[in-house]
Amino acid sequence: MYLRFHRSIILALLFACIIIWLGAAACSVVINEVEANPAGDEDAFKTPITAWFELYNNDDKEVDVSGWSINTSQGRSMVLPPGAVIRALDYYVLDVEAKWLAHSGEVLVLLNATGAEVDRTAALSDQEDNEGAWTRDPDGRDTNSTDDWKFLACSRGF
Ligand SMILES: [Ca+2]
Ligand SMILES: [Ca+2]
Ligand SMILES: [Ca+2]
Repeated sequence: MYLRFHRSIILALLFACIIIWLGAAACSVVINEVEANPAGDEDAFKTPITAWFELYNNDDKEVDVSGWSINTSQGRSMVLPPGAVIRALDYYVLDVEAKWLAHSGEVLVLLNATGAEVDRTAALSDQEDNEGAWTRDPDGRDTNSTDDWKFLACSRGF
């Protein structure tokens, strides 16, 4: 009797561990593409140039990223707005002011709503002033290596 009870406790703990592990593994949103230097002169008068970055959800279910934040290597920070939800295997683009992202050596860090780091980019430099942007290739690739990143024709939102 006691042995059977003991065994069921162990099974319950094992089950709980698997659930926790699955929960942790589900945290799979990455910073997928960064356009720090859009075509055009950011300092020119009356040119509405915006920089942007794209998130990608590697998971097979949607992730609520409202209240998550993005920090830059220059100490800038923004909080993702209420209602920001990324569907499974989908993209989410955020526009920022021209020059909000550094053209040289920019590192973006994604934090979840509790402030824990979820992802960070390689150090990205873009002096090209064109439609090229740094992207994970293929989308969502994250081996914590600079090799995850390629400078390609921008694919905003896809
Ligand atoms: Ca560019
Ligand atoms: Ca530019
Ligand atoms: Ca893209």
